[in-house]
Amino acid sequence: MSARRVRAFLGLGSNLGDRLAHLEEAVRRLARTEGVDVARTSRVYETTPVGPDQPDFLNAVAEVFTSLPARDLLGTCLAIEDSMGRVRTERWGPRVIDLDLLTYGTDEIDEPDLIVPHPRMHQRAFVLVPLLELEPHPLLPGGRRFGRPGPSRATEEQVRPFAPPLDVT
Ligand code: X6L
Ligand code: MG
Ligand code: MG
Repeated sequence: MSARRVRAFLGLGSNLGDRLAHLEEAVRRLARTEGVDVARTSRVYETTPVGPDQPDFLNAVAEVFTSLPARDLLGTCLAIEDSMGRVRTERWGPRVIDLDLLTYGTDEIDEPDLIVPHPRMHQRAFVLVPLLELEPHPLLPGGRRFGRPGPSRATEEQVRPFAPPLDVT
């Protein structure tokens, strides 16, 4: 029996408490999940908040291979967020951990609570910069693929290398 194994990219973010420890813990929990293998992560970046003013984030992207359907992979992400004590107060507010499903193979999914590729990923340097480290031509919303203009000076100021890739073992 060879289950379909799909390559997916997950966006990780934290801007409360020990941010790096939260990213590390999230990767450990993903790696322990049945049907999810974490292959590698990007470097960790410190990033200026986009949207409401709040503390700086640490962001990274993880490459996973999974036998789970996209909906279950999303459910896994939300369960890990909950289990790590994420509290949802104001929309777009600070959070101990955020796990976003960015892409799931080449699937394009458009359901009310599951849109893949992530509809705003190509507009967010805190997602694109780490993602491009792992995949130079990622699938974007609308079935297009990114073709690389290097990060601008403005991007470099908002997305700053902070730590090496996370341990995936
Ligand atoms: C106007 C209104 C312009 C809202 C932008 C942008 C809202 C991004 C939410 C927006 C708007 C978001 C992170 C973040 C957030 C993160 C960094 C979001 C959700 N999450 N900033 N802001 N990293 N650097 O992970 O992405 S809130
Ligand atoms: Mg997010
Ligand atoms: Mg999220």
